[in-house]
Amino acid sequence: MICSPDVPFWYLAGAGNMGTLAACYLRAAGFPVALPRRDGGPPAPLRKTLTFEDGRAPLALELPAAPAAPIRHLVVACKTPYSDAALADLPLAPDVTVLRLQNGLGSLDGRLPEGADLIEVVTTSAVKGRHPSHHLVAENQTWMGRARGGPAPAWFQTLARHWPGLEWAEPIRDRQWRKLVANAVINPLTGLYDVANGRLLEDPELSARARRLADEADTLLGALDPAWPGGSWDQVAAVAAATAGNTSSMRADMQRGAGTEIDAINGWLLREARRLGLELPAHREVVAAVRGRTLSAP
Ligand code: KPL
Repeated sequence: MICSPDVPFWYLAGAGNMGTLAACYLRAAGFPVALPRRDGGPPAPLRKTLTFEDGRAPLALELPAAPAAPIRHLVVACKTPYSDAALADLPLAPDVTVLRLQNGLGSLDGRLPEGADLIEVVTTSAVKGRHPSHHLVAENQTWMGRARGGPAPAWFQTLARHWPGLEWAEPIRDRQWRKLVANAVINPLTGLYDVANGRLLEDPELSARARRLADEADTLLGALDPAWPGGSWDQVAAVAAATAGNTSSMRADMQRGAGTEIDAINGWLLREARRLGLELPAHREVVAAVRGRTLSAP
């Protein structure tokens, strides 16, 4: 297998829906992709299929388990509560490139070498399913950008030719903040009320709660950057309308009794608010409610 800065060897941490999508397109671009083999881990490759809504032929993916020599290129696509476990004992090179395909912000802070090149991935695509069958429900735009800013690496152009809707974003921050607010409003409310995303626009109580969360997020983001344009409620409402029939990822996690991404989503907003001495009562309430799986009447 050819390996050069233009043909990187990618390891994948988190072979769920988003990890499978990334692995399929990295492989389509001609890059090797493997799972880091841990002591005692299964040597057999993981086999998966990705199917499409638009009639494209399904993609078959075989992910070998390769010994993790110093890892120079890593995709982190596990759910945020499992980041520590996914990175535990991985021999990361001091200048490892990491593609972070996760909801929320800050989930890898303090977990990567100082010299790591963290590339944030923001996608509006949706993949559903469970190992080994994954289905691309909606293929929309995906942006990648360096957390510290900067131009696209050499391999990016090759990948963008094989990943529909993929663009480089410099800076990536505003796209991350937009996605963060959509997740901070839609995910906890749909999880707590156990409803599809579109219900947020139909139920007056839910709409009022959603608006309050969006407005509080704008207050914080405006305090972090006075140039933040606000208008989050309109953006969130557009996402809820476009995904009206969907089960949000947090609702799905709560239905399965799995860990949620609340700490990386609303928790990030609360941590930033505390740093600035701001109060976000609606976010504090949903964080407590998701952790305790309850929500009292407004
Ligand atoms: O990203 C999502 C999620 O469920 O995590 C949204 C945008 C809310 C779509 O369901």
